Amino acid sequence: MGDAPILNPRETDVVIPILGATGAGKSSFVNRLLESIGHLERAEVGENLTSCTDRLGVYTVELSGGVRVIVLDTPGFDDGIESDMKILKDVVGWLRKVYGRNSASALGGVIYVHDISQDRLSGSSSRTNMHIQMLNKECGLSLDKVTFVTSKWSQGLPDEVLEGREEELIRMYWNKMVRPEGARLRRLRVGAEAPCALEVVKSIVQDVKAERARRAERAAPHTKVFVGLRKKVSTIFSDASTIMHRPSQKAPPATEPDVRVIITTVGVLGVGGETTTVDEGIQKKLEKLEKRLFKRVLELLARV
Ligand SMILES: Nc1nc2c(ncn2[C@@H]2O[C@H](COP(=O)(O)OP(=O)(O)OP(=O)(O)O)[C@@H](O)[C@H]2O)c(=O)[nH]1
Ligand SMILES: [Mg+2]
Repeated sequence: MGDAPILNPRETDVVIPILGATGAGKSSFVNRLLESIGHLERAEVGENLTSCTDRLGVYTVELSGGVRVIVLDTPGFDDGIESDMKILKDVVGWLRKVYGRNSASALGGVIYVHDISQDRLSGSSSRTNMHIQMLNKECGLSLDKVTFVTSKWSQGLPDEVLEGREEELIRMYWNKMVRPEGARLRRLRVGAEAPCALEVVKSIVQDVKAERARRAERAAPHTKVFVGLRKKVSTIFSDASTIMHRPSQKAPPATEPDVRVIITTVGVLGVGGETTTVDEGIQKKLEKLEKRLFKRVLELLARV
C-alpha cells in the first residue's frame, strides 16, 4: 500500500479500483477521467515494458449529486500470482484502513482494463476469475460490479480484427462473467460517439446508487419497528424511574439486574438519539430485552 493517501470516509463514497495487466492503459484511463472533469492532476503514464505505476494511486472526483468517486490506480499484473495477490491485498488493505467494516459497501465496482491491440494474451488474463474471486471473498465484490474495459482500439488495426479478439477473449476467459446480469463490457474508443472514461464511471455510480436505495428500502420496515420499540421502552423507562424514585414508595430500590436491563436496553436503543436501521438479529434481541424490562417493571409496580 506504501504511502497511499488515507481519506476521511463518507457514507456516499464510491470506490473504484482500476485493475489490469502492465501497460493495459489503467493510468491513461484515470487521466482521461480527470481530464474530462477539468482536474489538473495526472497519473504517471509509462512507455516502458515494465510496470510504470508502482504503488496505489488515489484520485478523488466529485460528481454531481454529492457523490465522491475514489479511483484507485494500481500497478499492473503480470509478474505472476504472488504479485497479483500483493496488488489486490493492497487494494483491500486500503479499503479496510479507510472504511473499516463498511469496505464492501464502499467498493462500488472494479474496472478491469484490457489492451485489445495485443495479439497474445498475457498470463494475468487467465487469472481474471481468480482476482475477482479474491475480491469477492475479501470485500463481497459481485460480478455485476465488474466492468471490463478494452483499450487501444485506435492502433491502426481494422475493427474486425479487434472485434474478433474481443470475442476470443470473452470465449476463453470472460465467458462466465460477461452476461446481462453479470460483468459489463465497454470499449474505450477514441472519438465523439465512443463512451469515455467518465461515462463508464458514471454508469457504475448509477448502479451503486440504485443498489444503495434498494438496500435502504429493505431496511425501512426494521427502522419502523425500531422507532416504535424505542418509544415504548422509553415510556417504560420513564415510568419505572418515576416509581423507583418516589420517596414514599414501599418498593425496594431497583436491583442491579433491573438497572442493567434498563441501561442495556436504553443504551442499545439510544433513547433520544438518531434513528438507525437494525438487522433482524438485533431486532429480536431488542424485543427480548423489552419483554424482560417490561416484566421487571410490572414486578416493581406490584410491590408498590
Ligand atoms: N493508442 C492508445 N494508447 C494507449 C491507450 N491507453 C494507454 N495507451 C498507451 O499505453 C501505454 C501504457 O499506458 P499506461 O496508462 O501507463 O498503462 P498502465 O496500465 O497504467 O501501465 P502500468 O502502470 O505500467 O501497469 C502508454 O504509452 C499510453 O500512452 C489507448 O486507449 N489507446
Ligand atoms: Mg499505470
